[in-house]
Amino acid sequence: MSPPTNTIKGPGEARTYDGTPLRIGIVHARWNTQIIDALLEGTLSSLRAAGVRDENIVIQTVPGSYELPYAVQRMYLASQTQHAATSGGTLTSAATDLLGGSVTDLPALAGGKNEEKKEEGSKEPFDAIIAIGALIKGSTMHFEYISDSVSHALMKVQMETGCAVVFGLLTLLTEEQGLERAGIDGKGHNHGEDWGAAAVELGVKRRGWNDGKFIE
Ligand code: DLZ
Repeated sequence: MSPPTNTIKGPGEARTYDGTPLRIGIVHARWNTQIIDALLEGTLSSLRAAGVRDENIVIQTVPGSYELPYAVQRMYLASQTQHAATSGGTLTSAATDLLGGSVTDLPALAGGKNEEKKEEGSKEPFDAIIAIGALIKGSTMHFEYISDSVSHALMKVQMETGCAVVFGLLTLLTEEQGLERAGIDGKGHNHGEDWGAAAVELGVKRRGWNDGKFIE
């Protein structure tokens, strides 16, 4: 469902950017699965709508939202390691597949028969990483501490790594708010769609900024 257009609140007129060349990471918490699954679906559908290829989307999960900042930081470093390993010039693509952990063609590597090869994804550092979690307020101070520390840490990790980090953390006072923000049961709007679009926009702009260009 699209965001409401009859209020002054919201992201404004939708903008479209070409996500075809981008490599995007997603890390999501497993707490509050119903909400998370819907948000992930919304995120993926907007990434695909912008042209991001499935093989260039890497999805990782962590137990809860508290683990998101650490995972974002480590995922970005892992993508840099993959890039360094594949751009060094001395490694064959078969060997780099091993380093990248995405081997789909082991028989061929071992000199066996050619088997159908899965489309190989990019090994560039991520253009953006989307961190998705849903914190629901309970009866202790847990919610406040995690919301605060995770928000600050996600900002910190993007400023320190230079990788765009999309804030997909819902800080919910009630379960009902979560259903609305994940677009479940026809309620509200799936915020995952906005997060996918934000990742593509930031990824495209980041590439421009890296080349000294200002893309609007
Ligand atoms: C422990 C906990 C609680 C009570 N609530 C949530 C929640 O609503 N959403 C969420 O993503 N995670 C929750 N967690 C788990 C913590 O984020 C974390 O995974 C654990 O404290 C282990 O570090």
